[in-house]
Amino acid sequence: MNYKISKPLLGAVAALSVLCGAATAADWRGWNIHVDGYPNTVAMDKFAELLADKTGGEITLQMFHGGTLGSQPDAVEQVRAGALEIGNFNLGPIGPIVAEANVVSLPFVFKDVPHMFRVLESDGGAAIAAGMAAKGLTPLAWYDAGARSFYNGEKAINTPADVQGMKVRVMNNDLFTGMISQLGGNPSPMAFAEVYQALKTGVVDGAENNWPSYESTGHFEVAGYYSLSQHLIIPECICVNTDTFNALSPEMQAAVTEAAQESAVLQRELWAAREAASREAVEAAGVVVNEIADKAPFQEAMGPVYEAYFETNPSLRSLVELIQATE
Ligand code: GTR
Repeated sequence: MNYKISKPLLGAVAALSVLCGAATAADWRGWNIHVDGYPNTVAMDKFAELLADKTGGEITLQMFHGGTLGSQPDAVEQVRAGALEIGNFNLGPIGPIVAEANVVSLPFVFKDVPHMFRVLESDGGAAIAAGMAAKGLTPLAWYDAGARSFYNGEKAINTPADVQGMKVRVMNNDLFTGMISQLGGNPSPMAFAEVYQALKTGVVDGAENNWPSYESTGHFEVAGYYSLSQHLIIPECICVNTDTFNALSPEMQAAVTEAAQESAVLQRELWAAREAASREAVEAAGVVVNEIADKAPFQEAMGPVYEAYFETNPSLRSLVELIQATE
């Protein structure tokens, strides 16, 4: 047989390889739970734009907003498995998979949001990021998600006794079910998308979230008492599938990271504005907001939650101490 390749055929092969070259440019898919106009939605769209710019079109990202690709725990698994490349995740539902990342879900572990960011930018943040990357979720940048407070349709919460017997929706994580149990309530882990109906129909009495999510979901319409417990301050990430990221050249990795970090700068600006606007909007709609004069009883009730965490993760005591020692 004659293996000599004809000129036209060579030309065709060359053309094909150009086409294949184009096809190797990656088309990523990204998950986000929030609605249009939400700071994270706007910032993830910006990330997609920056990604295409900074990689010279080598990587493009199609964002799927509003949780259309599934619940957050499912999407976390999809990114870990590489079925999706990118997600904007709250670290709450990541905690059960990554022990290091679960420290941020310990109630009252951060003094305030700036403290949280200082920790994330320190060795503590590096340990959290390394733990996540090892489980398939490489964080590229951190988003702000403010502080979460309790809300319900019955009464203002001022003391743990007010939570007694209350059915409270939480995100999927044993730390959060433990937190509600320690306050004497009945925790109900549930997907974000189901909370509105659950509040409306009385499947749960209350839930907990930050101002923007309380407002954007319409939860304030069916749970009009918002009590400023600020018990959880949990960061969010732009997370990429670790293998996908590691397969990139160093230049591409730098471009992807830079795009994510720039989007985080925008997200944090938008977040600050939206927190204020959401609070104003729900107050105008008649929501009763109360400060909690003494949060110490809530904090003290969390002792067993911390102990259970240390029992399962003895080696992470030092990470918690590092957080507490961070000014
Ligand atoms: C929001 C957060 C979402 C999701 C949600 C929830 O504040 O941005 O990622 O975690 O809370 O309560 O499920």
